[in-house]
Amino acid sequence: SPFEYAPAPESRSVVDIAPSYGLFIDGEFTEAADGKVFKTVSPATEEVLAEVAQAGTEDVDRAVKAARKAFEKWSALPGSERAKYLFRIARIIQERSRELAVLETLDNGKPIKETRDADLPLVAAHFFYYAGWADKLDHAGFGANPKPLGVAGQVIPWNFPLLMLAWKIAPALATGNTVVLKPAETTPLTALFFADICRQAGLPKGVVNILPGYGETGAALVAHPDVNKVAFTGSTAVGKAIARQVAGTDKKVTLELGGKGANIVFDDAPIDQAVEGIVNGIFFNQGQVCCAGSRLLVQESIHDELLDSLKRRLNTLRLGDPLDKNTDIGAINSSEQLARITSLVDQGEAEGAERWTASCEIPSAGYWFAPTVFSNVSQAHTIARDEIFGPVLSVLTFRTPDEAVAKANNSQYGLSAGIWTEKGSRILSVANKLRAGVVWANTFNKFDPTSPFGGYKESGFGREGGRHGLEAYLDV
Ligand code: TXE
Repeated sequence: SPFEYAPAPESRSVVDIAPSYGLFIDGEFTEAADGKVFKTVSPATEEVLAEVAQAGTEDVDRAVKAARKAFEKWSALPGSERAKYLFRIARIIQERSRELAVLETLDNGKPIKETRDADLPLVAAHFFYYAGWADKLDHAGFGANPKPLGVAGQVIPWNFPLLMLAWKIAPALATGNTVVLKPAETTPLTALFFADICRQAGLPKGVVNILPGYGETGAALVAHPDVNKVAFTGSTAVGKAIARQVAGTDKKVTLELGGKGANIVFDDAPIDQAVEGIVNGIFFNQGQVCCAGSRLLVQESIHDELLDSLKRRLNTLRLGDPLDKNTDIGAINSSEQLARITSLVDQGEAEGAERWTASCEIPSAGYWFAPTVFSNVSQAHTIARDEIFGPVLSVLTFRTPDEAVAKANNSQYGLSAGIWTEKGSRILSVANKLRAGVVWANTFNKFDPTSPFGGYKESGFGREGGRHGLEAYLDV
């Protein structure tokens, strides 16, 4: 809350950033075979944070070979032994969470309040949770002695760099698989810090390999013949390309793709509580969230009142230095993402929706976008259909619960939805009709390692998290 007492801003001196970083293969940091490097910048200042080795095809091959070799021993360990490593990693993450939070905020641009209070606790929670499963796989309901798949090739995005890494790596290791992971090109630093944590935890060499790079590195990893399982989180377009790439091979695949979540507010909902949920739903992490509540469906009778309250609230949000503990809205992750958001917002205006922007000062350097609300949006508008992945809310109205359900389901996506009402019976009847992988009631963006997460329709397939997340890494 902006009213909380906040001491001085976090300082980047909390964490040591080296001028250059290598790939992490077979327990060692190494240069790329062809010597290629790329730069990662702070989205809030455009300052170069570090130079990072860029993995090519040869490095992918080296890393997959290391993971294959490590698989023999790792998969043969008793689950209770694998659990010890995962518990150790979880505890080191907790001990080093301040460094990790500052590094994540610097590389990603998200407010320190979020990395500190949401990302990092969840990252540790995922390792603790899957550590607990490692010696109980026989009791997971998959039959006796389910088998790991082998080498997992994992490609993750930039919006929750460390949390997406945890979603991918923790269940893979718990089930006895080994990993080659490619972080996103704009946010490689916390994944490399994590590699160092693996060493600190004494994790056997080759069990986790980290290969920074662009899309080509990811494509080479997906294509590698000795990768048994592909796990991807990112854009729907790349997800479809990966599905085509692995079709006809023996690789298993899970995809976690885009969304256009409907946040449905009924006229009996407490307005103040709903406003907080709407703000959290679309302005958390600058709206760069696959399950964001980017479509507000509001019952017609409370439309004006709700919108007035929402705009008043948005004018109190503080945009700026992500390391300042008071900051609510940080930087957009990259100039490319900022350009995508800007172009969709321009299109929204051109198609006739009514644009409102929160009053806040935009810093002169860095990538920023002020909280934006579109009203008079129709279902045909591009901003009601396409994922914007930015701090932009599209407001539509409905009269009856059935109309709300029909509009919420009128999407190529089906990842998330929210319902705001005091009526428990309505929550159940509406939630059961929504074609979405997760439905929140009187809250939004709540995550828990015990819950499966994933999408209907073009939001992807397979589930991560919970017991279901184990199944994606096992032959049962
Ligand atoms: O995604 P990409 P981008 C959506 C969101 C955003 C849009 C574009 O709408 O505006 O996607 O973002 C790697 N083979 N989401 O361009 O390209 C890439 O290097 C293998 C939703 O950043 O999909 C990065 O590591 N890998 C989303 C990762 O894929 C490839 C999160 C994601 O990048 C590849 C991010 C290829 N051919 C964006 N091409 C969510 N579901 O949360 C790229 N990559």
